Amino acid sequence: MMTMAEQDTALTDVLVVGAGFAGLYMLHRLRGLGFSATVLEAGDGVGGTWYWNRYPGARCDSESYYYSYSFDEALQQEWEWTERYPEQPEILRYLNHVADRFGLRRDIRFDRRVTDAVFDHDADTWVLHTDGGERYAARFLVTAVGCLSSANIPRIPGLETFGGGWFHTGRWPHEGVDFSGLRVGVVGTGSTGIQAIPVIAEHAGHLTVFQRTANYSIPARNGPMEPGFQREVKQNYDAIRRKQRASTNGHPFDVSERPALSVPEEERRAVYAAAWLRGGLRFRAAFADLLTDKDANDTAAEFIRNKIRETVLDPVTAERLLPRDHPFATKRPPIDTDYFETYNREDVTLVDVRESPIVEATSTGLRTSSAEYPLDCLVFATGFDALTGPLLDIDIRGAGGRALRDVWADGPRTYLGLQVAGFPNLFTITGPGSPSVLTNMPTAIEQHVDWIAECLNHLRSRGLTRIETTDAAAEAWGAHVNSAAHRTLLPMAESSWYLGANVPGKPRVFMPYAGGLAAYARHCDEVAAAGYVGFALTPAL
Ligand code: NA7
Repeated sequence: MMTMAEQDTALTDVLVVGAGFAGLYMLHRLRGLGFSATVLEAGDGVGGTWYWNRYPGARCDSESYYYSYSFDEALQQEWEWTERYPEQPEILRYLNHVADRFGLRRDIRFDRRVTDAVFDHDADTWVLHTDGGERYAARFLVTAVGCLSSANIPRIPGLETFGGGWFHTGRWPHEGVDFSGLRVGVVGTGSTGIQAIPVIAEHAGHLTVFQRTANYSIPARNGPMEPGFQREVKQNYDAIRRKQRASTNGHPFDVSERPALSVPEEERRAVYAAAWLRGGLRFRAAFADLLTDKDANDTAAEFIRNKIRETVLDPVTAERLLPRDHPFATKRPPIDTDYFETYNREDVTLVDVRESPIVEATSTGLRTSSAEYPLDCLVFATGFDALTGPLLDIDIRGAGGRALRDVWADGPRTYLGLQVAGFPNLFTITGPGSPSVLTNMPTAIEQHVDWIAECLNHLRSRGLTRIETTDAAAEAWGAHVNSAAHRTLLPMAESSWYLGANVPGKPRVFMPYAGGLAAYARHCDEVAAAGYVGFALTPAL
């Protein structure tokens, strides 16, 4: 019998990096097919995104009953969600339940941050090292590192001299932060800032929000999961899941078939008013063309701006909060609970850092080009080096020792978001070039995991030990991803992280696939059915 250390250095079929939604399901699927697999996870528990993002107000923006796995009927029948939008602790409980229910922990090594992964061309294996100096090897490597897991921390001169504590929302201390009586600064008004700001305002002595880009936000209308609704969902899960898979973005709701400008203004406003009252991301579905026609989008944008004007009492603050530089929903649209209302509090101040940029941090606070703000504590809700960041944080080297960092110097290039030419036997779950962040993530993840599992099964059954996409396939897919984006308004949001614009120096490439989840899945299935066209498959050397 092998010891654990010997086992870890022996050749495993598959190494999976990350134990969030993607890594857990990948492990489960691989086991079901009889592959040996080990998951390496940087945290000391499962959960991925939901392990790290413990900031105040952290909550999912998809609804609980469908932001969940569909692969196991008993699991979806037994789990009881308590709220319309699950809070971070509830999702973390769910993922821990999944890990226990399917006995996944025994193949997960926690507290292992993978530092490098090198393909051994002669042996057709990947060799990985962790920050603790351990070595792991496997024939195949699957990254399940998440799309939004590499923190984007602004390089503010003097931050090291700041006397108070500072935190990034995606690396939140597990013991929490006590803001009572403190002068708190929050930088960033994306989904995270918009969730955190109202909750921090409740506790802080004074809150100063540093906003670079005003954002659209729709009320979430969160509430308890009604038992009747829960029952109805469970009785109809098959249909709900089918609808998710057949949709553009993995949500089980209908998108209106009517163009916004095809209805009279009064009726259009009534449609928006009803969607506003219902709340949530479904607001985007009010009309068919909100993401493809700028004039249509303008009507939604103006409706939201009017709501902000109605809600925020101080007209100067309201004016600052009006999003104008990008069409509605071309950046991931936040949903909120009392976000705009929070600016009516006496103890909350909004600072426009586009008008007066942050110049430096001092020992006592932040200084912008026009004023100094004394602070006891600073919260960076400044987002992530999205999609490519989590992959490039690992020194990944493919055939001939070529670094992924160099290959992607001008932006990511993949085939189906699943593979990179020159990096055999490496699969990237929800990688750039796949629908990923434009969809409800568990749905996108399950599609990827199932495809990868079937692919590995196919290789094994034919005695093939290597799969590698070609330059030509990646080139063609990149062009397709680009044209799909340009059929929408999405590239118009110039400061969007979809484009990498939030990270200084990052190449501007529209990264997710905007052609829709259902169309994408169909394409992946056709690729497989045609014998993995676009991939070179080779037997053992
Ligand atoms: P986002 O959506 O990237 O938002 C980050 C926010 O931080 C956004 O308002 C940024 O302004 C702002 N930001 C970033 N860097 C700076 C600097 N240097 N100075 C001032 N302000 C800055 O990240 P989130 O965490 O909110 O959301 C990520 C996703 O998680 C979300 O879409 C959901 O899918 C879940 P900018 O707009 O770039 O001008």
